[in-house]
Amino acid sequence: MKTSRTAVLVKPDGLQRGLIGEIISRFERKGLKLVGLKMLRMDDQQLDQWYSEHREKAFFRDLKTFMGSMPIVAMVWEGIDAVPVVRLLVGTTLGRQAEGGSIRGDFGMSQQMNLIHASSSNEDAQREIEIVFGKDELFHYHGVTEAVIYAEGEVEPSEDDS
Ligand code: FUP
Repeated sequence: MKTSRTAVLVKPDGLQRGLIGEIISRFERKGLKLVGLKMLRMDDQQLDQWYSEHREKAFFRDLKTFMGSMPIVAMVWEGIDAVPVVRLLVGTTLGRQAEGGSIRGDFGMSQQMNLIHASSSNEDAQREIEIVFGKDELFHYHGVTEAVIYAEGEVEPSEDDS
């Protein structure tokens, strides 16, 4: 199977709660490969693009204000089925209802302050990655632990790996 990529943001509340390391660690331990990482403060235009599907929603303004209020940490993770795998580790939107063992389930109580964003489809992932990352900020490399994370032949080698 081919690997794919997904975008993750650790939101202002995740940064303030000191959860950057914990979150990165969970994805690393799962066996996902980190291929992009940066800290930034999202500007108005980036937030409009990022949350375009929520433009008409009542919570849109508050969400934008919150997300633009402080720096965030953006990441791109790669693996087989990266989008659904990361969504499982993140948990459902409302922290109070999120499954124990998930990031929101273990650390969150809120709907807006839900610590983390994860792409919900491959199309969204591609769109979101392009909002935050330039091509030269994303990496292709061979993960040496891949041989014990996947069975032989489970991952199609990528021409970009080196
Ligand atoms: P998710 O995909 O789990 O991040 O959640 P959604 O796409 O449904 O929502 C996007 C963001 O809007 C969530 F991170 C939280 C926020 N939100 C609110 O602030 N209020 C709401 O009523 C619903 C969502």
